Amino acid sequence: MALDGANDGMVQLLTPEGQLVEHPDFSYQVDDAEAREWLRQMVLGRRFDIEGTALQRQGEIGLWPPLLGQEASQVGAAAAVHPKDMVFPTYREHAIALSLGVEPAEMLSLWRGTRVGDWDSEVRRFGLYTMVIGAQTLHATGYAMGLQLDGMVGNPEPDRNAAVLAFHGDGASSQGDVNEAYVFAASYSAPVVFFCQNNQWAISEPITRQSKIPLYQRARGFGFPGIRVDGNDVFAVKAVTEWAMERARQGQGPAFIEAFTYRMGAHTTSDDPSKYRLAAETEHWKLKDPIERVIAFLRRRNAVDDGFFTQLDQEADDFGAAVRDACKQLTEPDMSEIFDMVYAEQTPWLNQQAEEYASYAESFDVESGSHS
Ligand SMILES: Cc1ncc(C[n+]2csc(CCOP(=O)(O)OP(=O)(O)O)c2C)c(N)n1
Ligand SMILES: [Mg+2]
Repeated sequence: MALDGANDGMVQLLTPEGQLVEHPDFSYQVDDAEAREWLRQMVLGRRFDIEGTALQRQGEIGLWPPLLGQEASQVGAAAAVHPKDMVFPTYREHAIALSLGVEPAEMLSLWRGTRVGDWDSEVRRFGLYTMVIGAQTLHATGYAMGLQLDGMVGNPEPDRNAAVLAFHGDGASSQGDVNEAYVFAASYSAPVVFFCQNNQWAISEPITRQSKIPLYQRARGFGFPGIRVDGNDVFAVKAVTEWAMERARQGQGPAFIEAFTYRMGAHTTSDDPSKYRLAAETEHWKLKDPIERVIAFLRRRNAVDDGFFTQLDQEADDFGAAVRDACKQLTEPDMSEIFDMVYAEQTPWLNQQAEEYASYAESFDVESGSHS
């Protein structure tokens, strides 16, 4: 498939009205059961996100970065991840986390401050969240080079191969780390797919200030294909990500996906987007809602009935209640534990710090809370 930076079209397979459209390079082989499952994952992802924002407002967690509007980018991308692949997220990929089996409590503990990242990345195939913008793209590229060294790329048996899916934002594309990752990935033909969720904003900076050309066109300058996909179209995101991951697994090197989407909510719960963007813009994007178009598609095909939606609403309500319960059950950690989690093996230097901390803690009168 001859796709590169010269390809100007945005790949879309499902219109906002829920109609399938033809594309010369990509297609969605309609499978109603699969479409229903992706709809379910998007609905649960959105519900998780709404609960996260509410939990922050109630003081149960310290911060939450909403994914509202980006459900199709995330669920579509997750659907293209195979068991041996590895995903490196930023800090907003909650729907992918759920799709890959991360438990809500494991995710919420980070934002409640009771743990620093609680899921097993090797088991989930999903790295820990990275708050340092773009740093994970270097980790991802290094991991991809490791897959090459381990002989897990380009084997004739597809099951032996693996690739890496590295997420970053539009704003992160201005970061040095990210550009260095692109260079390394290209130079070593590393099996890594850079998945940029262009949600149009980097906190209050619009994409128009970050880049003078469409982001996907930059990839060509680094020496690998770039492609723009409708990030609110779960079918197109799945098809494009599948293509990019498969060519990486086969040893054809990196690719860049620009998922064109929109951050419907605030950057985080500490942000107020009404200070820097017009309501009309958000209203415009509401018409491109990723969930509504799949509902329209399934309804049009008579592939769902009212019972399906009643059941899905109930599942989302039950899930929401479970998320709230799980969060409230996360208890304060024992501070002494933090010294056990720095390295795989303890060092004399850490032991010394742990002892100093223990004697400092003992100097408090725990009953009255006063210092002796
Ligand atoms: C190295 C670094 N610089 C700055 C920040 C502060 N910061 C946090 S999020 C953000 C914007 C990121 O925007 P984008 O990459 O578009 O991702 P989005 O939040 O839109 O998903 C910035 C500048 C940071 N966390 N790390
Ligand atoms: Mg952004």
